[in-house]
Amino acid sequence: MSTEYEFLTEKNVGTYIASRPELQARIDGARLAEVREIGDGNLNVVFHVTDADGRSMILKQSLPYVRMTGEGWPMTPDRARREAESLVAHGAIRADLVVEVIGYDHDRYVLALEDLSDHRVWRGALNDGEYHDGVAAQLGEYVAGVAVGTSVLGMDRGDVAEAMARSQNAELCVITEDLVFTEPVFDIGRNSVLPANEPDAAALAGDAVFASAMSEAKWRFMTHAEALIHGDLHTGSVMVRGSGEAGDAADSVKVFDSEFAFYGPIAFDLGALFANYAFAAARARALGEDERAAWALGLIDQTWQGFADTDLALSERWLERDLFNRDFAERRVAEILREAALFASAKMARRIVGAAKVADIETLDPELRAPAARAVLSAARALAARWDSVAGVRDIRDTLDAQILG
Ligand code: SR1
Ligand code: MG
Repeated sequence: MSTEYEFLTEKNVGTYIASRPELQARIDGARLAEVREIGDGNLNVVFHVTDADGRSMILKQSLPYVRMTGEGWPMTPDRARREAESLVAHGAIRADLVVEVIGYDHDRYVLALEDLSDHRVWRGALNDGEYHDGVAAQLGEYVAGVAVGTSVLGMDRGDVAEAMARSQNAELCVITEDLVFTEPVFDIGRNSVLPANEPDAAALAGDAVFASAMSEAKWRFMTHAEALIHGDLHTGSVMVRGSGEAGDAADSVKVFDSEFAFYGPIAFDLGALFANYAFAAARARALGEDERAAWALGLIDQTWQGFADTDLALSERWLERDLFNRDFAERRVAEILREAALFASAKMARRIVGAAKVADIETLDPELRAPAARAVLSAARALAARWDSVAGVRDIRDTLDAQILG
């Protein structure tokens, strides 16, 4: 794979579009009115492009390194293909919940996507105090669709084997294995916390129960090839549209940014969502918005219910024609919940002590940030201590309520 390819710039993007018929059919590269670089993620460059007729699209290009750190951290640009292919696979299952892929360029690692400028990133909306009812439940449905639709539950056995081979994503999985599971316990120099949180980070790193849980989580992440998971399903990987007022449902929800996709444990996506709801709750609590903090933790129940109901309903079709019966399906769902608690613990800890953080906590003033970070770390440790005995979503809620709502 070549790492010598031309990067998109505000200047050359028009010529690039004009050279790609599938893009030129949707926007006129020769008559661009506006080009803006809007990337705010850790890895890629992203352009928002509008032509003279007001037609627009998003072009996302992978660089051969991690944008967050620069050329010192090389990274395969082929990650853009994993994103393109997983978005297409997920869109085939739930087109209503996944951003549309307009095209993918294998030579320059450019992914063209529908413009969702009338949406906003859910994390930003949450941080601004918006609600967007129904998003959490729909994300649970999306995860269930993927759990069944890309696994042996919903696909031909041979097709699953081929999909697994195509979706190997070792380099990005290693990022997750290092940043999410290993480094919260063993700092290799990338971790950081506020001085006030240094004792909390040290307590986390010295917690043998947490370390043991992280070894279990990492093993499962590396070996449980269940379905083509999103792989980075935080609230920054979801766009929402709607008034955002309390009581108003979002009128559109779109998942994007799935470059970490691979055949992995489906609970990893659920755990990521649960952890991000915990960040939203810790932020609200820090700001003295206790009712909102409780609401944010309630999103866990909504995502879980959306997942469990849909997963069991989708599995019904498959139960009829195979050995696996309803008892098995229910046992599987119960195990996914336990595992989601385990992964949520990892995800909570990594965003507080690890290299890649979240705006929910980082944009708080330091005197509010330190206690919020401490509460999230306490919640991570409490979940790590009991994930294996979680018997219902209530157990997860009780644990997080106690640590975050106080
Ligand atoms: C170097 S990439 C850091 C993080 O950004 C992505 O959103 C993933 O969560 C990854 O761990
Ligand atoms: Mg991302």
